[in-house]
Amino acid sequence: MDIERWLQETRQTVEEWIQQDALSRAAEPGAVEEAMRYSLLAGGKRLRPQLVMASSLYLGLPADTFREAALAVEYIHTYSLIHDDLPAMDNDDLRRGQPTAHKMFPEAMAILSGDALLTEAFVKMGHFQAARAEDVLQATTYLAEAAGRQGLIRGQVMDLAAERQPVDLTDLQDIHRHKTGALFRAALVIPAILSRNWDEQESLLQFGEHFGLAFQIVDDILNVVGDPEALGKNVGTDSQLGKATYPRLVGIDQARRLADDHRIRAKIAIGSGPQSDILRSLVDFAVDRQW
Ligand code: GRG
Repeated sequence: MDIERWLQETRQTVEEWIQQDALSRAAEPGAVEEAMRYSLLAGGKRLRPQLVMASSLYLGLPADTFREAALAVEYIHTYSLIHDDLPAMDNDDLRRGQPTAHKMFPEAMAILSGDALLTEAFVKMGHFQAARAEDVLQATTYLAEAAGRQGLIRGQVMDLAAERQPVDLTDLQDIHRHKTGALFRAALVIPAILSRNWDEQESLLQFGEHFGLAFQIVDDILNVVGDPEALGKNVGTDSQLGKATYPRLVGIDQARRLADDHRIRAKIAIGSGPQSDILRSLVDFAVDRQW
């Protein structure tokens, strides 16, 4: 299986799904949809929708079975990036190789476009037709919990509180399990909920747990040694903000070893059968990536 080709083709598929979305058709100048569309189509790896697709394949279903859920997680992710970049948060001016939303649009419009993307994600889930209503409800609640005060938001609050404070590895892992891991886990588990594959839910959850930690450790490493052009965002920002990161706590080499350890644990969680090929390759991509 040619993973590079799979990644490229599915990235293209996600671009097309976003382009076809009703919100893209209403993108008049000055409308909130213009700012939503700007951030959504600015690029990005599309890893979270790819995880929805890879999870579907793992469960023996076509990759596009849960298109609405794939879009929902990407919309929530994009909203979180817009808000994370705001002056009140990380105050970044470059994202996905482009000026951040609040640099392109009035700050209020950037905030509103993030709010609208978050809510649009739940509109997507509400329009889901290819599963039983009770399963859609459970999947939607799972996604809301991942995005909310017990998930992303909690991680972000912990992350901000940890700036310039003494933090140990347990605290750091807790921050990342919420800030980064919650949405990855949701992307993986939602297909199992919607297809009533209870047996595989725990394996996917465990895979997501280690995938998220591996991904974030590498993200921290790239913020120190990465190429800003390849990454499409500024580097060195974590240290400027006094952020708690793996390189700061354990150094680059040990951070790489920890990422490798989570890569192995993620692979163990899903076994070595052909149905887990893509998931295994995705964790390799998350650890070996340069962007
Ligand atoms: C609600 C005010 C408010 C803020 C939400 C939760 C949150 C802010 C921000 C968290 C966002 C964040 C930076 C999480 C860390 C995860 C991470 C490394 C994101 C980058 O993901 P990639 O590399 O991005 O997949 P692309 O651009 O490729 O999609």
